[in-house]
Amino acid sequence: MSERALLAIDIQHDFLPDGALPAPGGDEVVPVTNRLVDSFELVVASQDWHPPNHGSFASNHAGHDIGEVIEFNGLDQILWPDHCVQGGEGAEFADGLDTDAFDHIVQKGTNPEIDSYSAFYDNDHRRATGLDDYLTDQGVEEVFLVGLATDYCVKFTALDACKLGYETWVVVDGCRGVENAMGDIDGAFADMQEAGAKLMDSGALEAHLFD
Ligand code: VGL
Ligand code: ZN
Repeated sequence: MSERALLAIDIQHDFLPDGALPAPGGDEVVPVTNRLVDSFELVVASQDWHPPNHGSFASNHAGHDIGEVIEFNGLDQILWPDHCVQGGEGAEFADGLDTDAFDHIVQKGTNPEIDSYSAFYDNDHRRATGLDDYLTDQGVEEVFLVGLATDYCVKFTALDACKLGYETWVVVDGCRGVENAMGDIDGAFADMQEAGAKLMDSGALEAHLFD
């Protein structure tokens, strides 16, 4: 039984600086993650995994542009560039990421009718991805998050983890954000803290784990 898990959120080509939906500096989370995986018995990765007709893509809404917010199936939806299309190069994990260390992979955003920023649930909490069940089965009570993007998938995964009762840590130097609007990344860290997540740098985390 493992009580701690590292959650590596969406460290995929399309969120890297030369990807379709870049988080500036996103490539810098790769070495941080690779260093941390050795300190965890359980490592879970999530993958944004959209079908080509996904409703979050501006290209699927004639007359609408990237960055616009529309109402889609009753929810506000930011329209994104096509990204992380199932089986495509953009959906692959970042080059050099130690994917051999992954014990479990959760794919999300597979339903074309709804987006899924959190690795636990889709955006309306209509459907669970199975991550909570998996972690519970493994005896996990404490999760440590790294990945992309701070202001979307890392944030909403952390908020759900807190709500689900996990002790939740966000490894600040292991995350990068999209920052569509200035202040989004700082705002995301503040929202996560307010929900009960704790922030830590990877160096301090390694010291803490080997205490
Ligand atoms: C993400 C926007 C759209 C993320 C995924 O992984 O943070 N952001 N899809
Ligand atoms: Zn997406």
